[in-house]
Amino acid sequence: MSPTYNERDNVDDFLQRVLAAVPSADVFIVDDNSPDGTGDRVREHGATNPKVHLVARRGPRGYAAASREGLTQIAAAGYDAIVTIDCDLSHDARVIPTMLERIAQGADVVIGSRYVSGGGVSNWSLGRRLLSRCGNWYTAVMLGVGVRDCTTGFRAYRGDIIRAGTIAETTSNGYAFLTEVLLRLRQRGDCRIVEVPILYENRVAGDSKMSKTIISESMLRVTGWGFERIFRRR
Ligand SMILES: Nc1nc2c(ncn2[C@@H]2O[C@H](COP(=O)(O)OP(=O)(O)OP(=O)(O)O)[C@@H](O)[C@H]2O)c(=O)[nH]1
Ligand SMILES: [Mg+2]
Repeated sequence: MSPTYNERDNVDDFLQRVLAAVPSADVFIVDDNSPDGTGDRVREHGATNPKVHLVARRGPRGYAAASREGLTQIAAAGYDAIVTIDCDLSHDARVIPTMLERIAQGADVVIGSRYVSGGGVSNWSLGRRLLSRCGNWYTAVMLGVGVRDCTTGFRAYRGDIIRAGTIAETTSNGYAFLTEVLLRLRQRGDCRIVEVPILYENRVAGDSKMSKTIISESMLRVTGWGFERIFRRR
């Protein structure tokens, strides 16, 4: 599953790469009525390839809202595992089979991680590297979820974990959603989360939707959840 907003210049290559990596998979694009026509392009693919599906959202757009709705709706169809992956070609689809293998071996969530041995980022400015590193360090200290990369959107989830409802109950708007999911799953206490290394490539086409508002929400929420955790322990 990939949430999309204005990814028309990436979606053809994206679908080709994902279908080459996992030919038996169904691919769902959860599009927020992108003005650049991403949804129309996906519909065109779907007309000739029954593996390609469009979930067309209306209503307020957002990475979190699209992910929540997409994951909930797709899991309800009964899939054993669902992979979330960005459409901007930053995530290497060739890692998907390894992720699915780890789910088959018993993991509930597999994180495509930049910050475990063998993982990394390419073409990122120093500022962006620092932001991601510091954000993950702060999240680790405040929340103690035991995951090195809490903010990566490249993940595999066991279908049952989504059907259990924890993800549908999250309330974040932006990428804070990714951290909130891990926090809520950890609070369940019985969730096996593992990390596999990925090499993150900076997007070439299209624009980033990362914004100051999204970064602030993330930091504020992590701080809030961290204090909740500290006071609850006392
Ligand atoms: N449906 C939906 N998808 C979104 C929205 N915002 C971002 N996305 C998608 O979420 C994925 C990640 O968004 P990006 O803008 O690449 O964010 P990022 O990867 O943190 O930022 P960069 O590293 O700069 O690319 C991409 O597939 C986007 O198209 C949104 O509001 N709605
Ligand atoms: Mg991106």
